Formats: sequence, C-alpha cells, structure tokens
Amino acid sequence: MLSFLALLLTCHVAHGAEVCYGDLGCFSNIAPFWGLNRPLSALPDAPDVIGTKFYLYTRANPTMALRERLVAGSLSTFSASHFSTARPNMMIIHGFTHSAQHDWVQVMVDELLKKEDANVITVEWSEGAELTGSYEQAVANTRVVGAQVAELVNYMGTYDVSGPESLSGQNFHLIGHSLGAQIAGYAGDILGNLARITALDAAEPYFDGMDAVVRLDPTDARFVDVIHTDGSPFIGTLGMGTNLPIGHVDFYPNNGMYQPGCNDNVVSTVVATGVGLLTDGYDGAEAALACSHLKALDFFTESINSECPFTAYPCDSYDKFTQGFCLSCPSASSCSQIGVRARDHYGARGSMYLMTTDGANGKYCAYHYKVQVTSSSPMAAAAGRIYVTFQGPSGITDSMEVTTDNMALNAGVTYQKTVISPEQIGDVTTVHVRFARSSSLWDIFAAQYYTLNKVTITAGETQTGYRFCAGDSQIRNGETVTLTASGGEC
Ligand SMILES: [Ca+2]
Repeated sequence: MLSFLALLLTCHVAHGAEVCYGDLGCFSNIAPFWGLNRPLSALPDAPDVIGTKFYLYTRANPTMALRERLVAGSLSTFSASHFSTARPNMMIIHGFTHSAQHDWVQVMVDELLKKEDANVITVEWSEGAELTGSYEQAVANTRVVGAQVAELVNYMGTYDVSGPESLSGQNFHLIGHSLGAQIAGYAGDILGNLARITALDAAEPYFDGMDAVVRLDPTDARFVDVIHTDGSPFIGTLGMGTNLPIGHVDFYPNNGMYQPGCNDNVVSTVVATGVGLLTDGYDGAEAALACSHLKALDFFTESINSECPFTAYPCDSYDKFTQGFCLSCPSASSCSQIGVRARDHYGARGSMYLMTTDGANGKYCAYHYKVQVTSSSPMAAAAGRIYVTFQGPSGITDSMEVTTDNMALNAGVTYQKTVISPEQIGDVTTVHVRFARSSSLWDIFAAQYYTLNKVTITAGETQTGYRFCAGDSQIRNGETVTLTASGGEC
C-alpha cells in the first residue's frame, strides 16, 4: 500500500504544474498542495469553467427570484442593486455537489435577514463542484473560488457610493459548508483582515493533515468558529467532516461524529442510500449518506433566531461531558453558544460540547441539566437502574436514566449524568425518581429497594442549582417517589 502511495506521489511530482488565472493568481499542485494526505492533487479549473457567481439578498429583495448578481469590478452591478455599505455583510458558500439554489441556502438567507438588516451574498460554484466531476477536482477548484471571494470582498471595500469606504474584510462573515468552509479559509488567507469564518462541518478528505495554507485554520480570520457534525474517519465510516480542532472555538454537538436521527452504521447507511436514490433521486441518497454532514446546516440555521441558546461547554472529552462534569461556566467567556451567537463569546476558546435532540419535533436545541442522585449511607446494596423526571412552571421533562444499564447501587454513592430537555422548564420545583430493580440472576441477593438520600439538579443554561431531600426513602422495584425543592442541606 505504501509503495503504491509512493508511486502515486512520484507520478504527481513528475506531473507537477502550475496554472495562472490573471488577478486571481497562480496555482500549482506541488507541495504543500500535495502530499501523503492528498496523493491526488489536481490543478484548478479555469474561472469560466467553474462559473462562480455572487448573488445579493437584502430585506428589500429576500427571495431567489429577486436576488441580484454582483460582479467584482463592475460598478453598475452594485449601483443597480440593493447593496449598502452601511450594513454588515454575510456570505454563504456551499460545498461539494451542492449549489446556491439548494433549499437550505434560501432558509439560511431568510433567517439571517430576519435577524439582521444585512447584505447576504450567496456564492454559486456548482459547475466546479459537480458529482460528475471528481472530488479531487472540486478540491482544487476551491482555491480559485476562494480567490474570487477575496476579489469580491476587496472590490466591495473600494466600491464607493457616496464617499470613500473602508469596508474590506473587516465587516465580513463568511459561512461555508464542507468544501465551502475551505473556500472561506482561502479567502481569509488572501484578505488577511477577515472578521469571521463559520465553518459548518469543514471537509476532511484531502485537507486533514495538510499544511495550514492548504486548509482552514485560525489564522484565516480574526474569529473562526467551527461546528463538527460528521467527524468520524472518512476511511471506513464515510465521515465527511474533519474532527480536528481548526478554529478559535470548535463545537462538537453530540460528540461531533454521528448525529441523533442519523444512521451510524456504514452498511445500513449504504443500503439506505440506495433506497433513497431509488425513491427520491439524488437528494434522497444524500439525505442518507450525508445525514450527519448536513446537520451542521440545520444547527447553524436554527441558532440564528432560536429562543433556546444552544449553549456549549468546555470539556476534556464528550464522555466527561455526558457524565455531568462540565456543565459549569465559571466565567462569562468560558462557555459559548453554537452558531451565530458564538461571536458574543469572543474570548471563549477551545473545544466545546453540547447535546441536541434528533430534531423530530422541528428543533434541535435543548437545555442541559446535571442530575445527581445520592444514595443513603448506610443502605443495603441494591442493583438496577434509576430514572429521573423533573418539572418546573413551564413544563416537565421526559423520564431520563441516571445510571448506565443495570449497575450495583451502593451506600453513600452519587450517580450523575448530563441530561437534556427540549423545553425550558423554568425553576425546577419537583423531581420524580423511579427505581427499576435488576432482574439478573447475578443480582438475586441485592436489596429489594433502593434507598434515596437526595437529588441535586444544576441547570447549565442558567447556572442555577436545586436540591431535593429524600429523607432516606426506600423505593421498591417500579415505584416512584416525588420530591419537592428544599432550601438548605439535606
Ligand atoms: Ca489557512
């Protein structure tokens, strides 16, 4: 295998070449744009082959039918449009096999314009990102599109309505999905003063392990926030996004590899892809094959105007996060919010974790709670599972397991977990604790009841704690005890 790779590499060294496309610059396919992690390195297609186009949406022309084409260097396209230098600028860049005409682009435009009176520009480069071409060619083409994005941003900086403006990259937020995130990186690298890049599941194949000039990295903008949703390895599991931290802040919803509601089994995913292809054509196939990869779009779009904050928490690992160890936000900048509002936590850095729902009820955002259940001491050793439901003035949660499968339940031990509720239930007033005794023969001598000392709940989003004293209640198999909030120690 290695010798085969070496042969490939040798061939490409021998065929190393360069193309130049006027003001966009010259592009070669030798190192650093070639290497072990990119054994096939194509030269980018010419701009007229890629056919990149920029379309402006504003609150005055918010639909695809009313979008206005902007051309770098063409003053008339700007003066005839609704563009205004007084507004912030956002640019949406699609990835491999997509186009600026995909439904998700219009939905994202709608939400951005609902939130803010902005210039929202969509980048169309689908002819350079076609499935009928090769991924290797689309990867190469991202460099030309990145240079074209930078060219337009620079032109907008010098475009003059009523006097000198200095718009440039300072007031720009590029939002890129998959290969579009890498395009944003190239544009930011050229501009040097770009305000922000949001990477939505940035493409992994041919980028992971490459030099920072080849891929998105924190030097490409003053603030780079990354949402990872499909970060399992491409080889073996078909994960299309990078799992590596590549921004100032990297968000890993649900651990960033497999998303709730998506199939994480390669074989059944491939079967589902075939079924999708037969029933719904390409979109059906993609919905199965790229399910987790597309969730980054859903999370970002929902975050724009969501009442639910999409809070994310710094943690050493997702395992520790699910075990309830990381729901505290000791300072204002230690936690962040996934999506548009990540900018409100400019000082927050590093890897952040959060959980979401599977979106079955139309939204993904959820509220996090750390639940701690403490057994009495002394108590007879029990075995089984513990479930907790809690409620406040605005709602009640589902029943959620605090244990992990049937386990030994010993005296004076606290079992804890991070759980989520899709609804904000307000101050927690009541907790219901249920015990399911293990029916395993191995646990035949375990106590017939579990003895509960107290329950503590901490709401991550509000950083508020609630304590519920149980007075050493004995809970038998299948029974539930209901506790109300206590003021002091138990
Ligand atoms: Ca870079």
